[in-house]
Amino acid sequence: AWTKHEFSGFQNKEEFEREVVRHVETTLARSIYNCDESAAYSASSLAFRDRLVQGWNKTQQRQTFTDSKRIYYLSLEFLMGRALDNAMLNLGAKEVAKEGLAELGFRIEDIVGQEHDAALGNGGLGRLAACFLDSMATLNYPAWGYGLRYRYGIFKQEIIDGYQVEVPDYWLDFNPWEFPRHDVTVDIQFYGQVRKSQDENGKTVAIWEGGETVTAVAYDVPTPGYDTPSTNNLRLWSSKAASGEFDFQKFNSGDYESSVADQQRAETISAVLYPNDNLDRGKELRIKQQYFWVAASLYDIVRRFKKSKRSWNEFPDQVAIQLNDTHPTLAIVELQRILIDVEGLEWDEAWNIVTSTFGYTNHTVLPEALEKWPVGLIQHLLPRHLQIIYDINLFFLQSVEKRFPEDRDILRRVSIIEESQPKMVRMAYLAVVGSHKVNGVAELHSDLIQTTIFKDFVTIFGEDKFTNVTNGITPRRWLHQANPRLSELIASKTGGYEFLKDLTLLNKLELFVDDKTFRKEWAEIKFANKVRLAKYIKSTLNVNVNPAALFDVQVKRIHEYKRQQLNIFGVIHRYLTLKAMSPEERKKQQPRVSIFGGKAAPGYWMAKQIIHLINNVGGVVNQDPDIGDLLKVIFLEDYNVSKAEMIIPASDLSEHISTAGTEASGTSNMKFVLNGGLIIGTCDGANIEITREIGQENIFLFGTLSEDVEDLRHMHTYGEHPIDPNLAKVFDAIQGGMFGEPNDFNAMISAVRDHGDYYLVSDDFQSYIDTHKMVDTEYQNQEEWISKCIRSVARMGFFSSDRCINEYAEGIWNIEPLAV
Ligand code: DL6
Repeated sequence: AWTKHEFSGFQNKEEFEREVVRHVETTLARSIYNCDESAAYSASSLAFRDRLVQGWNKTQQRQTFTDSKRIYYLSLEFLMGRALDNAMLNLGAKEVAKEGLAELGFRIEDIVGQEHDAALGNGGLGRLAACFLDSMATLNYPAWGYGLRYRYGIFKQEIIDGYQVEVPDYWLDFNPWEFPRHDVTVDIQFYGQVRKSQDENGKTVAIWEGGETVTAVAYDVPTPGYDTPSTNNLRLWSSKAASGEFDFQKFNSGDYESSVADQQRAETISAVLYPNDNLDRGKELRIKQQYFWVAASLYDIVRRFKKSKRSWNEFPDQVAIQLNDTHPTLAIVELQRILIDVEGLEWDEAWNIVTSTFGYTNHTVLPEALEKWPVGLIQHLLPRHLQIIYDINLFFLQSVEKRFPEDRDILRRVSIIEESQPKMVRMAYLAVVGSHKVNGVAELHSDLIQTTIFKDFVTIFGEDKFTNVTNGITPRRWLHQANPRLSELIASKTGGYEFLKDLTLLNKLELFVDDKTFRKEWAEIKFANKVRLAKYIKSTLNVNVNPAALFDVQVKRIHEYKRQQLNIFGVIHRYLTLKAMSPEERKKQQPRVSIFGGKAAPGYWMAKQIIHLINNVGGVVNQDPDIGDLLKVIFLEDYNVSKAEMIIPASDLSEHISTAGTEASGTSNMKFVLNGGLIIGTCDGANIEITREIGQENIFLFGTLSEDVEDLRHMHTYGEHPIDPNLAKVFDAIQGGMFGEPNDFNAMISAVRDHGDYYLVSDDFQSYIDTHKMVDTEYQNQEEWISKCIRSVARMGFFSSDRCINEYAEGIWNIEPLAV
């Protein structure tokens, strides 16, 4: 049995200090008198890691001993952020660590701040996977994450002369949170050819041979739950040359360079995270990464299952595998290959096992993000897999043909192979056909996938196969860790920190909405968070922002569909309006700070131009003596998880303004509201459910509805498309050179004015600026504003990732938590 102490870190500060000193002196081989902040971070992390390992070992033993069904979450991205703060809080030992570090002469914030973010993801999809790991451990589900151990995570963004410049993120110099498992390796085959042969029973079998082999090495990252001994495992694979050595013959003959070539080529597979968010570039290395990772993971999963000596038809009772988007779809094919080629099962039996095992989560309907791979590329790289894909498709199409003989076009529409030039494998279709459940990530999105990209599949498989699990966020990181004072205030009114495990308890806050003292404390916390951000802005950008101004924040990946261009055009409109006012009139206006942050994919030129425009506007507005504190425009460099933890608690208003029907869910919208900020947003993604939960009087909605988007686009293409007059003035200002070289922004303007305005920037412009006017007016009544914030937080219980994970566990994975 567990004692609380066994998983709660340290009994007292002395015990923690002893451990830190021990690690400084032994593991780091330094004198305690020569211990700087970096060493104190390393030693503190190692001290906590030792504690995590104890819980982790026991969790793994318990899972093996009880032989319970496990969920394996396959995600090409895990955007974990920092681990030390999270470990301290989840183990309930942050106070002890704070006091211990103080005695050693350090401030805990400085030590936590030493850690390099683990940034193995692009944005929402990767961060969702990280929240899910936290929830699965907290809820005691037997769960493993599987991903890739990229040597370079998402690039670091520098802004030079207003432009984004990418700098590599080499993050593995010292990473105390991972355990290399040099004994856990899998050899992964690529290329080669397939021949037919007969086994001893005369059955025809396929033999895949030749080609090259790359070795996958496991690195394990313990992921602790909150207030529980459960510590699950995230296994990340790293690639190395199969021999592990360079070619000695070449080396000895003086060919130094090519002697290491094989090794380098193998290591390239896990070298770098592709920096595209909602954009598929179809590079060969990317599909190599995908197969390398799913093949290693499946080998591991099958090896573990086989130890139980159960029969194959019990596989889906023991194993659930969730595909986080289509990136791991080859796992479907790989499991079928293992079952028929290696284990000798018949096709139908194997296919039954496969489809009962997998679930697929779709995260986008954007056509440019839907993965397709050329048939020729897969043929070359994975010849046996292509045969299996063709067979899956054949059997699927035969069944469709039988059921829908009248529909002559349906086979073309649903075929996994697109009959284009070149032929392509449609990964989303393969994922749908090979899974027993398909889910979207917010209600609107789940409806949309059923009526658009997967419409025919709903007809074929029936509605029950398609479901919705609205995304969520972990309140441990996104409230308790990011906003400790607010978390403490909430705890004081809701009966302690239980709300961190049952977020619906936030509803108790409704009782305090009219409590003046409570509201005052609430406002003080928000203000303190804004002061902290203002200091950060001053120290990094040397711009003074007034913390009493309304902080209006849009931080997320830069993408035309997310419409940062709408925001910056709105800011320019505000600037022009202020400039046209008399000084007396200006005095009556609500001061604002417009804050942007986010990375553009390195090859996404338009997104980079948007960043450039934002910076140029800031350069003009922030210097304008007529404007002063009334408007400041800030672009925060290198937005990442740890910066989000500082920025989100400081926002009064955040922007979630995607063209309706394009943002599958969004999760930062949930984080902002949970931290006591209001949002301005379109009727898109999870904004709709947030509105339903918190009440439409507490959110600023505007813009076109998703059902009207297609008609408008059609009109833009075939009918009249006059530009909104206020937006036209903004364009005139840009083209008149007010914000630097006008030609730089021609393409951005043309996209709206001359090329069909696909993202409906002009259509939504007037309602956007009108809604901002309402925001200004409402913000003036601070008492009412704060009441809205408190009410909203009180109603956010639904958006915990714990709720999501319970829905997946019950509706898709059919697994139970393990008693601890
Ligand atoms: O589901 C997580 C997250 C959603 O909140 C975002 O709305 C959505 O854009 C994002 N989707 C992707 C898809 N990328 N790919 N491939 O990142 O998922």
